[in-house]
Parts: sequence; C-alpha cells; structure tokens
Amino acid sequence: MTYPQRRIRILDSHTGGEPTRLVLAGAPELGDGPLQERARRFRAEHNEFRSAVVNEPRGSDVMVGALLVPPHRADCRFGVIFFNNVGCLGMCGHGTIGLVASLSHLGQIAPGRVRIDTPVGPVEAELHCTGEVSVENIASYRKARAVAVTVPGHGEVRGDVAWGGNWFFLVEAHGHALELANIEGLTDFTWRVRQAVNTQGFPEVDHVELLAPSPRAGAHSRNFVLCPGKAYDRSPCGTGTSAKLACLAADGKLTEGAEWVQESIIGSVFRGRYRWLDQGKGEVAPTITGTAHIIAETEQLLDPRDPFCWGIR
Ligand code: PYC
Repeated sequence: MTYPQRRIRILDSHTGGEPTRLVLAGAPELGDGPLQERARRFRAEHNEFRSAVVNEPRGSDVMVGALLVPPHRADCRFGVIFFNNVGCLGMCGHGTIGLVASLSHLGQIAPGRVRIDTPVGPVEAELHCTGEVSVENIASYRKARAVAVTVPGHGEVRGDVAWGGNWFFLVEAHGHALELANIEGLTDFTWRVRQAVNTQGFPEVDHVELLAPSPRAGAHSRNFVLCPGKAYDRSPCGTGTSAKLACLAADGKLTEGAEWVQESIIGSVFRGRYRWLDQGKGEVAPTITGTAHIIAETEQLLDPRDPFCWGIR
C-alpha cells in the first residue's frame, strides 16, 4: 500500500552561524496578493506546514524558514516570507543574506543587485564578487528612547524601542556578561525583559537585544538577541543591527555612511552603515553586509502517518 507523501525541496544555509532553510518547492499556494497578505494566509491557514519545516524532528528552535515566492511588487525579482518556530518574521537580515547566497548557488543570480519583496516592504540586496552580500533594509527608526521597565527578579531596566523590520527592545545597561557560557542566564533575563516591555503599550516587541563593548579588534559592539520563539540569534541579527543603527543615528553617535561592526554572541560579524531617509522623522535605510554558506540540499518528506509529521510544538 502506498501513502501520499508530500515532498518539500529545501536548501539550507547559515549566515554567521544562524541557519536559513529556504523552501524551493512543495510549499502551499498563497495566491498572488501583497506579501503581507500572503504571510497572513500562511500563518492562518498553513501553520502546520510552517511547523513541519522548521520544528523538530526536521529542524530546531533556532531554524529560520524562508518561502521563496513570486514577488507582488513589479520592481522586485523575488519574494520571500520568513518564519520561525512560532510564527512569521517581518524581515530577516541573516535570512536575506542566506537567500541571496542560495539563489547564487542555484545559478539564478550573478553578482550585482537584486530587489526582493517582503511582507514589510522591498529590500535591495547586492551579491559581491567576493560572495559577501549587502542588504539595504527597509526604513528603520527608533520609536521610544530610554523606556523604563521593571523586570521581575532584576529591577528597573532602560532600553530603546526600535523598528528594523521586526520590533526590538535594545538594552545597554543590563549588568550581564555577554559570553557564550552565560547563554542560559541571558535567555532567562531577556525573556523576562520581553514580557515586561510588552506591558507598556508599544507595538509588540518580539526581539530583545542586549549590547556591550566587544573584545574583538575592529568590532564596535557585541550583542545577544533573543528571538520570538526563545532561541537566541547566532548571527549579529540583521534587523537587530538595523534597529541599533537607527538608534545610533538618532543619538548622533554614528555619522551617515560610517561603518559599524556588530559582533554576535558566538563571534560572527556583520558590517553595517546607514543613509538618512528622513532626518526629521529619524528614518534611516540601514545596509548590513555578511556572508552565508550553503550547508545542505535536500527533500523533506511529510507523511501523514507520522505522529510528528507536523513538528513537535
Ligand atoms: O537577521 O534579522 C535577522 C534575524 C531575525 C531573527 C533571526 N535573525
């Protein structure tokens, strides 16, 4: 007896240690509307598929998925919807670098510029001859400065609420050592910070970013970024670095075009810079540069007889 098995064609990469699982074929049909609407449909109607692709036993909490879809905007060549262990992401910087490296691996693009449609707006990527990828992200800005929140078991913490394609709460004065050996403590602390900041009436903060000076020569800062599903970002987080650049611009601490080198908690690095879009509104267009490596080309099999076919949730 044969059973209908669904086949999902996958290309896996990592960007600074953070994985991106690109779905090339076998994804549900989402129509041809704006990507924001398609992402809404994906969340509402295909949550099981999302979970099957990124969650255990095929994936893990850290896996970020990317659906390659036709663009809606006429000036874009590709469209992408990013998702993770708990839902969809607005934009994803490390994932866009992974997507561009994957399209290059597939022979679909050559070095040069490519415009990509996302649920939160178009981004402009450039594949360099070196294999590095730069992504000019959507307009990023700081919404609120030095917001005080009371974190149970810790006390008051002040941070900035900023948009970089996802919502971030960025904290500099936190009293924690940003070291790999301290991952459990950092995860526990940032999870409590996230719950506390989300009682303040801002748009829901989905990522918490702790920053500290970096011991690495040439790096301006090291970060620890907690993602919505409680995994930490192994990369320096493209949207988190965008949010940081917006805060630096707003504070007058980094001039337009100057380089900011952001190190992740595992020691990987993104280079960032920004240009002003609207100085009055504090809106910048951040550019993030990094490198992705292709690590697997495979097919996932979804067999409805498998009790964990749709992932462990
Ligand atoms: O690079 O923007 C990013 C990102 C978001 C979540 C994980 N990585």
